[in-house]
Amino acid sequence: MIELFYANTPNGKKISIMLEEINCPYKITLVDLLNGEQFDSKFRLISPFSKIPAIKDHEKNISIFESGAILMYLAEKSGKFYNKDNRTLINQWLIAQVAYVGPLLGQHHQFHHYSPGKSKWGEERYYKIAKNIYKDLDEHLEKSKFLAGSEYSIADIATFPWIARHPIHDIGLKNFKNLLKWYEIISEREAVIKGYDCLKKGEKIPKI
Ligand SMILES: N[C@@H](CCC(=O)N[C@@H](CS)C(=O)NCC(=O)O)C(=O)O
Repeated sequence: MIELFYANTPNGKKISIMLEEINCPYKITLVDLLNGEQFDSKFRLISPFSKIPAIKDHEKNISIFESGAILMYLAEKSGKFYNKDNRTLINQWLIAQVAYVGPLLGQHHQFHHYSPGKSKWGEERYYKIAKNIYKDLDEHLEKSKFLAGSEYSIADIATFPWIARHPIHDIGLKNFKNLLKWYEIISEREAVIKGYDCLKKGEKIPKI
């Protein structure tokens, strides 16, 4: 049994989607970020930067923080979505997501969606970066069905929930046809639909 310390954010959804994809039994422990539960001293023992997601593998008595590390752990545990012969490429796209795509789109969420009007500089800077991320992913996906080649991998699982915030990005996903095709293919996967709605509240993956 895996315990997933979760809040309903793209980083949280990466792990619920992965757990569904590998058909692994899990239970969700909600961490209320708005009420500061991430700073609870007990939670900080497993997540020292006070961030979700984190997991506890009760069978092995270990805990892991950082979404990329969790995805690698679950992929190794299940033998899925992390093809040994393609790990260098998968690692590259996975790390690009955790170090660049996620954090920078996250800044775009803050300046453009959650706090518009606070900083014109911030809004313009992160809008431009977000648009470049769409463009660069789109260019790459013209040559490659999935991010790390022809097979769906943990790099796609990490990136998908961020692109699923496209309605608040205002970049126009429909204009990036390769990225859109990738998004639509992944959106149709049964495990992705289930993992996206892991709180069972009827949450749907945003369409175009
Ligand atoms: N690099 C981390 C980022 C995790 C992260 O930023 N989590 C956010 C929610 S999406 C969080 O817990 N924020 C709480 C806070 O900053 O106080 C990962 O990929 O797991």
